[in-house]
Amino acid sequence: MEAEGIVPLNNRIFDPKMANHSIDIYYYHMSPPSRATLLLIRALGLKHNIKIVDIPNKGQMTSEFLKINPLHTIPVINDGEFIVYDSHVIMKYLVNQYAKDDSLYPKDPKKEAVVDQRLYFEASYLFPRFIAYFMPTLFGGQPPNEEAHKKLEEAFQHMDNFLKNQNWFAGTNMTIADFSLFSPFSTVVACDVFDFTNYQNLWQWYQRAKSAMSGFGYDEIEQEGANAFGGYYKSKIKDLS
Ligand SMILES: N[C@@H](CCC(=O)N[C@@H](CS)C(=O)NCC(=O)O)C(=O)O
Repeated sequence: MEAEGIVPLNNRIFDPKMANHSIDIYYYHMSPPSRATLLLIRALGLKHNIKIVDIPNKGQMTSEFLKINPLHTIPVINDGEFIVYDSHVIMKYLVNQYAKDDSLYPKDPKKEAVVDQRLYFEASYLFPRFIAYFMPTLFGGQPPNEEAHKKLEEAFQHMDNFLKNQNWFAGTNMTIADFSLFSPFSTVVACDVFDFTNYQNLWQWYQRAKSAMSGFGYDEIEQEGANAFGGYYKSKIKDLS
């Protein structure tokens, strides 16, 4: 097992598959799944180009982008004309295709199922609750909703339980489940609207993950984007008062 917080670069930098091309990632800094994907790309040491999609100005609705992803969401990657969308699917693909081993997404069926469970938890439970709480205030000028706050906090309770007796979401080492859950969580932290005192497993994981991600661009990717989101949210709250 790796020492706590120390996660080696998991790459095959000299893999001939990467020799002649870079991966395009369609990205916006305030988007948690975009940041999770970019952090993973950095952790894998993959050559990449960042293509900004200006979500607040509806950049995802242009005919050019809709040809790439008819579902008009980011992140999307284009890996030598192979286009993948949905951050969870992208992360699985990148590890399967380029990682030097399967530690970030295990091939053992039981271990893989645990990682998938956490990924689907992010996709179908945490992120929809995140959207339901923050979006009406950010884009609809509505005050924060108490019921939505409670629903999002239920997700944190589950996350805290997942981390009972283990350092990472799927066991003893970091996996793509940690990348996926890290970006929405750090965004929530930047908004300053929840108290995590009662979720110590979760809070300690967050500190551990920050330290591990510092080697993959934590400051300029995750902290910058989460703070931008948090600042925007706080400005909307101020407008309401
Ligand atoms: N499950 C998707 C969620 C992607 C998503 O909803 N992205 C947002 C930005 S955080 C987006 O592109 N929204 C624009 C839209 O839906 O039109 C993933 O993980 O990639």
